Amino acid sequence: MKLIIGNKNYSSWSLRAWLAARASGQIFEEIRIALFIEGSRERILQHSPSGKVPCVIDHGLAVWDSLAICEYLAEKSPGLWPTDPAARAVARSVSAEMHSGFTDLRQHMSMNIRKDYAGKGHTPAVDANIARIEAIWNDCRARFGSKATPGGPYLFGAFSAADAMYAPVCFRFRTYGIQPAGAAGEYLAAMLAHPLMREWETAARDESESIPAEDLYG
Ligand SMILES: N[C@@H](CCC(=O)N[C@@H](CS)C(=O)NCC(=O)O)C(=O)O
Repeated sequence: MKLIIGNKNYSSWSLRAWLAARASGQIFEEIRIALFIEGSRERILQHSPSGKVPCVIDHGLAVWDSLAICEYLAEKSPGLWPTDPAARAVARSVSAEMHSGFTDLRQHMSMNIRKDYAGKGHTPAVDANIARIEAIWNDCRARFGSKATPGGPYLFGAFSAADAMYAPVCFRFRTYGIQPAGAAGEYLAAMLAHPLMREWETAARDESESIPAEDLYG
């Protein structure tokens, strides 16, 4: 299996698929394509019919779009979604909500692991996105996380595809200096300390490319 991703500093959708792939335990070859430079689009299109990353290629089968990749990986490694049906349904709901929403946060607080943009990017709509994310984290931890088997500090106890979907928000919250109180804050700290998040962060810091249009605040 191959996983095609973009720059680790910037590509939030790539991070989601990469975390799900690593958490699934599947062996895969990682192909990183630096985005928005000459030839990027052609290189991506050699693998991904949408012209976007992430994309998985499994024995010639292309699976693209982060949530579809999570579902594909979960069919091979069922532990990627919570085992309890109610928890699994809510995990899919919050993942779909992330996949289809939070456009103001994405626009004004794009993922940029190497930067410190504390205090930047706030608008009323961004703050509403942040409040909704904190509510989701608090709700998942209270209803499912603390009671789950197997347990753990993540949204549904053990690390799941839902955590992969919210992982870029965790890096964004750190970059933009957002510090949730209570269970949401504890969840954020656990995510930032996760070994796979740290591995991705180290690789992001080691990248040499920058994308000026994504360095929103200098
Ligand atoms: N809905 C897609 C979004 C994929 C996406 O927008 N990927 C960006 C990188 S984060 C991309 O490939 N950009 C390159 C381009 O548009 O040329 C998903 O969930 O995977």
